[in-house]
Amino acid sequence: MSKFISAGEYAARRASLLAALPAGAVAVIASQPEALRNGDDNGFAYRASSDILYLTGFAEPNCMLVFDKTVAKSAGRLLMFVQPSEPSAEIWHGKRCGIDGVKQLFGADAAYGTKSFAKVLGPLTKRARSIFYKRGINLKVDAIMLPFCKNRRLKNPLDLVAAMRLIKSPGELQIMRHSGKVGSLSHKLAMRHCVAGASELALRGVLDLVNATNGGVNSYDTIVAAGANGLCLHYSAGQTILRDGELVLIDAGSEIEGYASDISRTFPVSGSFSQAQKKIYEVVLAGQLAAIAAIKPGITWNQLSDACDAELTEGLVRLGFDISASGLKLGDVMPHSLGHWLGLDVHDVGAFSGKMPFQAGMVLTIEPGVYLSLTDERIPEQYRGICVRIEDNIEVTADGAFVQTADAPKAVADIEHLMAASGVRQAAQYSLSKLTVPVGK
Ligand SMILES: [Mn+2]
Repeated sequence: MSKFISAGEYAARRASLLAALPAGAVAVIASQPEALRNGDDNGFAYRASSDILYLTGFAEPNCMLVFDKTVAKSAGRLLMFVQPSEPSAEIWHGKRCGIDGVKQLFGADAAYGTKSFAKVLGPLTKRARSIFYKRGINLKVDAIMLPFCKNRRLKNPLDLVAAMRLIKSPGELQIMRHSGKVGSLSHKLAMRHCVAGASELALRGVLDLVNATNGGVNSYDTIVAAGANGLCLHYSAGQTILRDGELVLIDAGSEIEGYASDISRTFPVSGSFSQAQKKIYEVVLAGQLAAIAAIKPGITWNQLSDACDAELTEGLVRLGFDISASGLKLGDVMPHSLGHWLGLDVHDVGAFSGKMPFQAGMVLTIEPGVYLSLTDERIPEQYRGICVRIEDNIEVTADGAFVQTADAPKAVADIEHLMAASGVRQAAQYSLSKLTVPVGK
């Protein structure tokens, strides 16, 4: 159960979805299946489907929500199909909420065991005038649903939920600010513990520790990229050893009550930027700050990208880059977009278009990056191999913007000051490099 979202708010969300469905409709939302990591019984930790979390707060696997508007003159009702209580399974996997539990705690008007799904949905889909179901999420549920839906045009219920999820409520913003704070703290601690000789994975451990001690988990696979490893945008932390003179790029976030933060920071392993690193870093930061400064209701993604691109282009040209029709394109050094929506999914749902005006309650990332190839001769030599990304999470407010991740330092002076002042980094007795066992020894 959420500490921030009341039972009444969940009920209001379900009422909105039911109101958006036409009379006579039935909408089915299935949880994604549990996934095996390897072997036949070693699974990944289960993370509930975001749409089910949004509509109920219910986090167990093997759940189907059915919104039934087939009953004349009724606003509609929610049927939940869940794993029933079963001591022999619960001894391994923990207590289940059960059929009565979801009626009491999660707002189901009626509840059944998952095994009853086909029996209940057969007649329900038959009398439904329209069916909202997204195929491909759970193949076992597809196998039951698709024969019921033969010759009928399926509509996507998740589009309706996505439109709701795009604008965050005060409760959701409260959780996201918290998730931004925990994520920021993890980056700050990584800076404090960063020492040459440690591996990328050791630094990931620092981020994990902050999450674990604050009730969070990683909101996605943590990126810790030493030096030119940052050229791979979704590089996963590995065995590479952090070296003095290089930068390290960390892209990592916390997930609290399902809500993600998504933060990138880039800093020097030694605690001091080289002249070349600092020059590229300052260009990226200027681009990021220009975009953030422009955020307010009514602004569009295209306008923010233009503001950032202008700074990046001007800054790189000043450093001697040939950004021109015959030389480098900005896209050659920044091959991704400026940002994305953020929420229950790290790349959150909701209509995404360059021209759509922002509204208060939207939450997004602003994350310009510059990634300079080791081998591209169009790049001035002293800058090759430098990779910088700076990413913050921003909510659109009634009259501007609020940065949820401001606790993670990003000004050059602030990073250098934090790293210089760190007692942990100074302490010869304790450092991650001493805890890191080099490969082959
Ligand atoms: Mn991101």
